[in-house]
Formats: sequence, structure tokens, C-alpha cells
Amino acid sequence: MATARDQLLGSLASRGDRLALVQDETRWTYAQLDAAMRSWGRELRDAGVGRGDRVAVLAPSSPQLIAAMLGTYAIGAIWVPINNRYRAAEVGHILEDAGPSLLLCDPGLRGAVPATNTVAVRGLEDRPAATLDIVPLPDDAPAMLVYTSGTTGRSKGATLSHAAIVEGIAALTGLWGWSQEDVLSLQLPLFHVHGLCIGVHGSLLAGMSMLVHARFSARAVVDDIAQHGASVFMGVPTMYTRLLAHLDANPSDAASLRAARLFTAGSAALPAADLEAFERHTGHRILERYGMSETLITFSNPLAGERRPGSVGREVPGVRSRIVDENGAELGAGVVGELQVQSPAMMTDYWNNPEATAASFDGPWFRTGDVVERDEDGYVRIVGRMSVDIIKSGGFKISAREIEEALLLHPAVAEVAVVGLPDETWGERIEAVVVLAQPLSDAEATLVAHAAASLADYKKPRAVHVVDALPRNALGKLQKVALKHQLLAT
Ligand code: MLC
Ligand code: AMP
Repeated sequence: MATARDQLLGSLASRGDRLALVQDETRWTYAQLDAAMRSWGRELRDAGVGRGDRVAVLAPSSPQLIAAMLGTYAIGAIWVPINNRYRAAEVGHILEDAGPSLLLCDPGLRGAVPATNTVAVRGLEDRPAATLDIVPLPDDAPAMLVYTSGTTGRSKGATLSHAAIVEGIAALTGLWGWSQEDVLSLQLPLFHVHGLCIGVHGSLLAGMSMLVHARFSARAVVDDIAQHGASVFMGVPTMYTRLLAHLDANPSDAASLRAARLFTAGSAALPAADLEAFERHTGHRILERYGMSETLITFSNPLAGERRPGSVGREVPGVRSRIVDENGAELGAGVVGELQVQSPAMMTDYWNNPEATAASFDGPWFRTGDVVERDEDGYVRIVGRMSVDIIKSGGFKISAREIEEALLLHPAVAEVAVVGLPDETWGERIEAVVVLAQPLSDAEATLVAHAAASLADYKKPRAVHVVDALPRNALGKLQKVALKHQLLAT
């Protein structure tokens, strides 16, 4: 029987001159993508990369990046995408943790590679044509490490196997009716599972064409649909907020969006008001689904049937889920508790981190840390998160601790608490509350600049409040929930 990886890689050549990837002047058929995959596989193998080795990438979305990923798969190596907004310390942590043999880096992003880096670096330009036999590999072999933030400061690499990605994504896109008739407007970044696993792997498995963009723009969504035949758009809720602002300013573009087949949202909560406004403008009810880097996609609203505003729908085929209280006892419908998941799309482990892996499972159940509620019909609503230290902004997961650690490195900062406050555009907005150790002129601007010097742009606090003391309980423990309420009240 064909393995999951054969299903993905083996199907490329057989799709022949169907259009696979389009970006600006580049138009690759599936046969050309197959050839580019083999060129990359040869290139990597000749560079000494072997089975199980890691290949890291720091580059904007492009057909070359997708070909290099497939070439990495073809030789049995492991793909490690790095967020291209990261600064040197964040990139350095991933290089150290994943230990790649090679870093593929766009020349424009070389400045984000730490000066102390010892990993060989290459570009992502076209490679000469080459033949390559795809090395056999068991399905449970790792395909990629996706770095994701947690409650601690440092990101962890979720190891996703070929089987997890292919089975998990095929189950989802089957539910969504993806077929080779579809064209995806791909504007999500390719270093997270939303754009990379659902977008790229989902399209390749279905034989679809992808219109690849290095950045999101509302105008490009309209143009992709109106001029380039896009039928599917997937976005984080912030992208829909931007699309709605675009439609308010350009009402005639709403007619163009009507021509699409499907709009989906995920990675953060889609406000029901945005779902309704989008439907008023375009006639399309956005299909919301829920997932995680570690589990891929767990719940989805249906393609046909009721798509409920404020709900992420029901289990994707193959997924099992339960909702538990703080003692691990399973809860029934209508009761709020922690979501735990079992799924064929589950990560194998956190790379090189058995303690974190063990802590995230309760037997076979993965603890998501999300607080949810299921109704009698099986529809799930995401209520919040167990930890206030995890922030989701514009679909990016951010550790409050990481920002606190960066701020504490400033000599004028004695204590700090970082929180995510509700925000209409970003879902959550980062704000910091500090107690100063010494006077600091223009404290807010100084501390924002200090954080921005070492962290990705989207992690910098949008406000810094200087206070005399942080709220603590009798034992001296910081009361972050109380702090959030204080900030919201002011
Ligand atoms: C950009 N900015 C952000 C931000 N992105 N601020 C907060 N949160 C974010 N996510 C800020 C920049 O710092 C800058 O501010 C200003 O916005 C403009 O920057 P930009 O680069 O022009 O922004 P833009 O390209 O418009 O980016 C917005 C975005 C992007 C929504 C397109 O954030 C994005 O691509 N998000 C998708 C993340 C994603 O793929 N998540 C999936 C995770 S997987 P300043 O002040 O510095 O100028 C997952 C599992 C699942 O969650 O279920 O899918
Ligand atoms: P990440 O670690 O970046 O993969 O983010 C996963 C987290 O995103 C989940 O644990 C949820 O908190 C959040 N998330 C994903 N999809 C949704 C959704 N549709 N609604 C609310 N939160 C979501």
C-alpha cells in the first residue's frame, strides 16, 4: 500500500501539466514542481544532508520554498520552518534546538541569523535539473518540526510525521470538498500549520493550484478571486477584519468575492459580528475551524449544514475529544472544561524535550490548554485558555513570559507582567505593566524599543504602564487575572 508520503510526493508527476504554483511571473505545473523537488533533493543530498537530518528555512513564501520542502521530504530529512519575523535570538534558539545540517535563508533575512551561527547557510534560488529517487521511509518518520510558543519563554518544536500531516489534512480537506477544480489564494505564512499543512499539503493532496503570496493584502484576495480564478481563501480572523475594512472602503469589490466557493477561518476566534458582516457583504458564511500546531485540525464547521457563529463545529473525522475538569474527570454537554484530544494528526513529541512531551499528555490524551464547551449537537465553543501567559495576536501564539524576560533585561525594570487584552483587529493586544527599579524618562517608548530590539515585531507591547506595585496575593503570587481586569476597567 502506498505510504502517506508516497501519496503526497508520488502524485506530483502524475498530475502532469496541471497548474500547481503561481507567484508573480512564476507558473509551475505539477510536473515542474516534481522536477524542482528532485533538483532540491539532489542539492541537499550533495550538501551532505541525510535521512533524519534537519533542514531549516528562513524565507518568505515562494514556489522555491515549497519545492525545497518537498526535496527535503524526498531524501527523508526533516523540514524546520522559521518565522520570518523573528530576530537573531529567536532564530538562534531554533537553530540550537533543532540542530539543522543546513539553513536555507533568503538574502534579505540574513540579518536575522545570529552572528555566532555555525550552521551552513544557502540561498533558495533555482537549482539545476537533476534526477533523484525518492528514498523509502516509514510513515511515522518525522516530516517537520513546527516551533510553537508555550507558557515558558522558549518555543518548542512539535514533531509532525508524514502520516499525521497527510491523514489529518486529507480528512479535513475531504470535509471541505477540496478538489482539483479549486484554486487556493494562499496568503498565510508558510512557517505555521495553517498555511503550511492545510494550505500547501492540502492543495497538493487534492491536486489544486495555489496562488502564493509573500504577504497578506485584502486587495490581493479580491484580485485572486476576480482575475485569477481563486475559489478558496483561508485566513486568520485579523485577515477578515482587514477584508471587511477593505469592503467598507471599496463596496463594489464585494461582488468579486461572491464568485469564490469557500472562505475558512481559524487560528483564533472569529468574532460572530465579523462572520455576519462578511456574509452580508459577500453572501458567504465563513467556515470556522479549530486546531493547534501539535494536533492539526480538531473541529470544523461543516461545508453543507449549519455553520454556527461563535462555534468551531464538530470533530474532524478520525479525531476523538473529551472535556475534563481540573481532576481529569470527563464532563458532559454544556459544561466548560479543558479540551483533550486524540487524533491521527497528533504530533509525535516535542523535539528533544521528553519532559515537555510527558507534561502535555494525560495517557493518550493531549492536553490542549484550551477551555471549551460542547453542546448537545456536538458543536464546540472555545471559551478561553487555561493560562493567561499565552496570548494569540493576529493568529500568532505568543508567550507572555518571553516578553517579560526581554523587559526584565532592561536595568530600569524591577518587575513586569505582560498580558493580552481584547482587541478588535488583533484578537488580543499585548500590554506590559512594570515596576521601575530606578527613574526612567519616556519609559513607555524606551521599553517598547528595548523589547523590539530582541523580539519579532508582533511581540512588542503596544502599551507600557508604570505602576508602584503589581497585584499579588497574600503569598506574593502575581494576580494576572486581576491585573487584566484593572487594565480593562481603566
Ligand atoms: C503584524 N503586526 C502584528 C501582527 N502582525 N501585531 C500584532 N499581532 C500580529 N499578528 C504588526 C507589526 O508589528 C507592525 O506593527 C504592523 O502590524 C504592520 O506589520 P505588517 O508586517 O505590515 O503586518 P501584516 O503583514 O499586515 O500582518 C498581519 C497578518 C499577520 C495578520 C497578515 O500577523 C499574519 O500573517 N498572521 C497569521 C499568523 C498565522 O499564520 N497563524 C497560524 C498559526 S497555526 P509595527 O508597530 O511594528 O509597525 C495555528 C493553528 C491553527 O494557530 O488552528 O491554525
Ligand atoms: P498554535 O500553537 O499557534 O498552533 O495555536 C493554537 C491555538 O490557537 C489553540 O490552542 C487555540 O487557543 C487557538 N485557536 C485555533 N483555532 C481557533 C479558533 N477557531 N477559535 C479560537 N481559538 C483558536
